[in-house]
Amino acid sequence: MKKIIKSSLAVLSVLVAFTSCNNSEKTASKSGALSNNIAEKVYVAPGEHDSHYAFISGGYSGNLTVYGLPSGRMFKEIPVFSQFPTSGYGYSEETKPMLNTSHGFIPWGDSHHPDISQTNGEIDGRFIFINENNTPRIAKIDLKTFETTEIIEVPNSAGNHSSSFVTENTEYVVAGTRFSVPVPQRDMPIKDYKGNFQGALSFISVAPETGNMDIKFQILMPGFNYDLSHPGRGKSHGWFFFTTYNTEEASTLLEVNASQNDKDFIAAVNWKKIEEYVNNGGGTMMPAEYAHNVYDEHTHTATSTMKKEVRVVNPIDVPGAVFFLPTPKSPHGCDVDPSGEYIVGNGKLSANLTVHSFTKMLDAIENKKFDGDAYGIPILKFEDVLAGSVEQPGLGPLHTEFDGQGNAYTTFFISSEVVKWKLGTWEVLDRKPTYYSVGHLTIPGGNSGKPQGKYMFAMNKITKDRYLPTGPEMEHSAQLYDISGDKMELLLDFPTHGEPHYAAAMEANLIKERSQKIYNLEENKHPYAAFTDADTKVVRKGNEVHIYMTTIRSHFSPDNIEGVKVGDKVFFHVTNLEQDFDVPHGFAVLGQNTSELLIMPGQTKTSIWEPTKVGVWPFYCTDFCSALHQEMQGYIRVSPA
Ligand code: CUK
Ligand code: CUA
Repeated sequence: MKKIIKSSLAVLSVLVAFTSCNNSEKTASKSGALSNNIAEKVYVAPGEHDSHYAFISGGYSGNLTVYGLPSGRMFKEIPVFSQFPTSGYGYSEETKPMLNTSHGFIPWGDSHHPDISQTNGEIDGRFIFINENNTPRIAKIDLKTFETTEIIEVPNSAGNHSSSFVTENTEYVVAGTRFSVPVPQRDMPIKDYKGNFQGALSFISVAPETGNMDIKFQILMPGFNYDLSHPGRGKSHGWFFFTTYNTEEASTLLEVNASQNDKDFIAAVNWKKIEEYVNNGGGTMMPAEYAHNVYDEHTHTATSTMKKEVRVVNPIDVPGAVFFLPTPKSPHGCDVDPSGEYIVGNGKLSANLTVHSFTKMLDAIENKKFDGDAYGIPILKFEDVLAGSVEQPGLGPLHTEFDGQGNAYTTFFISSEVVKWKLGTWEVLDRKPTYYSVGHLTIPGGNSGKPQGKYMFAMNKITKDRYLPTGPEMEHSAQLYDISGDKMELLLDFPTHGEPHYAAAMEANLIKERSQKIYNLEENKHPYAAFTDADTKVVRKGNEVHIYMTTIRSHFSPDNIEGVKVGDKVFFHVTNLEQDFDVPHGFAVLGQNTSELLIMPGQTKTSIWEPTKVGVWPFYCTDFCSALHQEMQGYIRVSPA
């Protein structure tokens, strides 16, 4: 058995090498996508708007980037888990608390999967959630302001990969652990992993109006790796599905260890049942430290609270709530079709694609047709839950999305292609190469009950020769396809920033309507705001100097500051008095070792400067704001201590 696995892996690696160089030769001179009207299909004339937003994960940049489709133009990088000097996010006093964790202040993150909030199974464009993989956290971005407004840490989790996917009314944003770990964390031999480590699946409730997040409960599962997840919808609303690998519970994942089992599992979780159990007082409160950081839109300031306990649920205490569906060969992606009937498991090392049937799953559960259990969790029989399989579709399946027309689109990392196939008949309808080695793909709304299936884009791990060379490091590459016809048509390559694991996309109108233009100055409740030049002042408290500043085209007030000494801690609280759309001012002082600020109209932002040298030091506006931008300057005098 082990031998067979080893040799099939060898075949796969040969194929990787083969497809990669084969593709690069083929495409060095031509695009592979040639019809005369392609340029028109992606051309957005100057001054016109794209029809869709795409929110693409920034991977190890820790951020989220905003693109337009079909043009592939990048509009914005939204700082989420990483400090961002461009706007002072994570540097300004107001935003630093956003990056607090139980491990201290962490200035970066690794973001993977954005998901847009939904109402009745349709994406509603209110919020977007994204996970941080390394120090487990979930962030919420308000699509009114395109700002990160909340981050919650996920305790008992490690490698927050199976996240952040929302249920069909955004009741929950769900986070599953990739690594199982000792729960609670403690000093123990790593070799004693099996039977001792556990995997936490976290259900984070989202308040209907405010969107405020709170960890409602965590399910403590057997010590597998929980890779990806997907909510049920429609008929399967109330369930959540998680792929697992390493069901061998090996502490080292050298291939032979992790691939011993012919089948791993998809864990099916009836969260409604567990919610009811918890609402009736079920589960236990367990000590756990985790940060909850909330940004207030009126004070423009974040506060960080350290939580002390979390509710945990042992799945065997809730009979009928959790089941295992055997799924071949280390399934990675786990995707549910728009009707909620089909659960697609993409076995990374499998020669076919396994599709489970929700209806058959319910039947098997009702008839108690189990094939043993794992730690008390019933295992269903593979044949009893199988809806069908797509045979020989490609190599290395990772992720699947749907167009709402009964078709599914799956990415194949090793054979570097997207394959379109039909739900129900399981026949392959079309395949198109990607350049190269595709990970996720996104169809606008493709993660909801109502996909907006005109476009699909593939996010590729390897870029090679697609763009002008930029040294050994190239940005990753996305490729846009028109999927409105029978055959997919490659329209456009565009570079992405960081590693674009996954993206969420939708038609632009809903977001455009809600997008806020300015912060109303009257609603600014920042404690250090100054609303007129008369409010500006310099206030000393011990060695702290608080400067209440205003900025408006084209001056700072005050602009000559004296009375500061070496060793002081100087707080510049800068309020931008502008009430015109898109007129920020910047602020920076020579030798400043924190960051510049970028203050949007109506906002107050604070930066700290601890001068180390006597002198008269200039400050200025860093954002070109008017013909008199170069006049926006001032001096601060630093005297001996
Ligand atoms: S992914 Cu995170 S390793 Cu397939 Cu969602 Cu890229
Ligand atoms: Cu204000 Cu430049």
